[in-house]
Amino acid sequence: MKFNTKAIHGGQQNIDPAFNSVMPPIYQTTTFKQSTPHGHKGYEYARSGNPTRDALEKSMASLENGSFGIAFGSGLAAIDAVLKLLKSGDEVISTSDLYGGSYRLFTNIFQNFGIKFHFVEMDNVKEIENKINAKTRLIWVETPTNPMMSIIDIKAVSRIAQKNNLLLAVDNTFATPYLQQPLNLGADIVMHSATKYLGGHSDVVMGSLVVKDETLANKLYFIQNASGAVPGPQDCFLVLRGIKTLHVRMQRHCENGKAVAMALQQNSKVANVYWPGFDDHPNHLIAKKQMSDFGGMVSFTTSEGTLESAVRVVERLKIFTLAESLGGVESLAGHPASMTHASIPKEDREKTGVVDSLIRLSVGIEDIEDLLEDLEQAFL
Ligand code: P1T
Repeated sequence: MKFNTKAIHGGQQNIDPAFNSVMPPIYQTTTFKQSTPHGHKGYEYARSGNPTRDALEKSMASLENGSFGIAFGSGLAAIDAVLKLLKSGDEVISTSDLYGGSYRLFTNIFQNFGIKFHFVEMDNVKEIENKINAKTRLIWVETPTNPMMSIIDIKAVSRIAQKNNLLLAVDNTFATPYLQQPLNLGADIVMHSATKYLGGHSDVVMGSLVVKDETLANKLYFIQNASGAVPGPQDCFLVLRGIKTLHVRMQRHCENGKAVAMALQQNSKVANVYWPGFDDHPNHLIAKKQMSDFGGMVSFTTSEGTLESAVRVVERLKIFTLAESLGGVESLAGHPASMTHASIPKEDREKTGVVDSLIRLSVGIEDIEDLLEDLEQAFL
């Protein structure tokens, strides 16, 4: 099955044996009747499993070309589950530019449990090898990175992970499986904030993991049930519905993202534009190799280079909504330094490029003329 067909039908065979409904029923129940202890039809208690969640997990696994999908109540809950594979004393190597909430989870929660994190610029994969020691267990890659749009060579990192017997997890939130499939490039775990492009309509918070290996899947299912950060059936239904149009939405996100990036590059009030589709983007060749297009996320700095100039622009936007999050049908603008990445110390975030004059756009699927006009007027 090819990707667009998978988005609609992947893992959706026989989802409603009772009535053959085309979409899975929303099983709004916490528990399932048993005829004798453990005499049930596959489901006992809704934290452990629910047919609507199952349908979504199978769809996610199919999209990422994996074997097992594991859904969580948020993207961060999915990351939390991956880290719970580790124990005190273990070490993790992570991309230095990454979602502020992931950084906060690593440094403010898991560091307190004795796990050590090294943040490195992975565009140079040698930097990873320098940090590997006997305690290293996991490499955490976000690509494209949030918000600087660096691209990490997943295949090259996976060679290092395999050589050193480390787990490789890739946060595929920005690219989506439509543009990039990390498991095919050697990753062990692919993670999503399904809140973003998978859901696609800014109406649900959810996370997911997909893996190929059954032993690893069983460990993650155990954590999903034992820690209990599961999504509800209504939310699973919404994400499944979102996934069915992922491919058509992503096409338009990519087209509009490109047009916005090009227009910003021509704008004299803009200093730098970060979008991996530019020939002179430092990781453009890797992006071309591992992604089928460049996505709908674009970041830029104002030429004035001040906090005030960035705030002025985001406040003046009319169609782009100033808001956290990304990946929905509507265009959003964010100010990473004070919003999504505020939990990263100023000195650390500025090292990765998250300066006060940086603005991040999640380019939606509206008419491009309206989006370009909106950006133009915001700079006047
Ligand atoms: O918000 P949640 O569903 O828990 O997902 C966390 C997360 C994980 N990984 C990446 C790359 C993300 O961008 C996010 C969430 N990001 C935002 C809310 C944001 O505006 O960047």
